[in-house]
Amino acid sequence: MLASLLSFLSVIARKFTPESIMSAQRERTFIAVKPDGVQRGLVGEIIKRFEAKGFKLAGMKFMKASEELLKQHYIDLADKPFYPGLCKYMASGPLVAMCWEGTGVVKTARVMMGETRPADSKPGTIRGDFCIEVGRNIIHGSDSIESANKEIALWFRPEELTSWTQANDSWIYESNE
Ligand code: DAT
Ligand code: MG
Repeated sequence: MLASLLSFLSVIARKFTPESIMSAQRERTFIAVKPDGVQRGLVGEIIKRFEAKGFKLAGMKFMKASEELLKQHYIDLADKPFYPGLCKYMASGPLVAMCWEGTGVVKTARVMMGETRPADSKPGTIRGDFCIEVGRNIIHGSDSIESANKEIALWFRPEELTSWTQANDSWIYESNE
């Protein structure tokens, strides 16, 4: 009886840590600075825009991705003529894989990135400001919540993602729900 009461209490205690009370996890997306963005020294510029917007970094790694990982990442494009070249370019040098968190982050990140084709991207967007060709468009961002969840699971192990409370959270969000 006492044992079951204690185990019940420990489950409740784990569920309501200060972390979960102060900030329930918001939507997450997968963002990558592609190898051309890294080579061109645009990592800081891209991170700066997401930070300044108010989004919260949940995970980040600087890595050279294998072609196997990239083939899986772009599996929906496997029948496109540019697929082999795309995977090769993405594996050609280090990239920065990131997970960003915030209300509406999947859609907003796509707006911040601009269109797939830099020529169609407005000034003020990342692709609009920093690149010219579709095959060298410097940044990746998940296109839906469903693909964000798939991509985050593909690129990060659970322990590589961190839940934390941003000190300025209540100045970015009106409500903390
Ligand atoms: P996005 O990266 O905007 O989500 P996507 O998922 O349609 O675009 O394609 C993935 C990447 O493939 C894209 O960032 C650049 C490359 N790509 C797309 N269309 C292409 C094309 N017509 N020629 C060459 N590369 C292309
Ligand atoms: Mg895409």
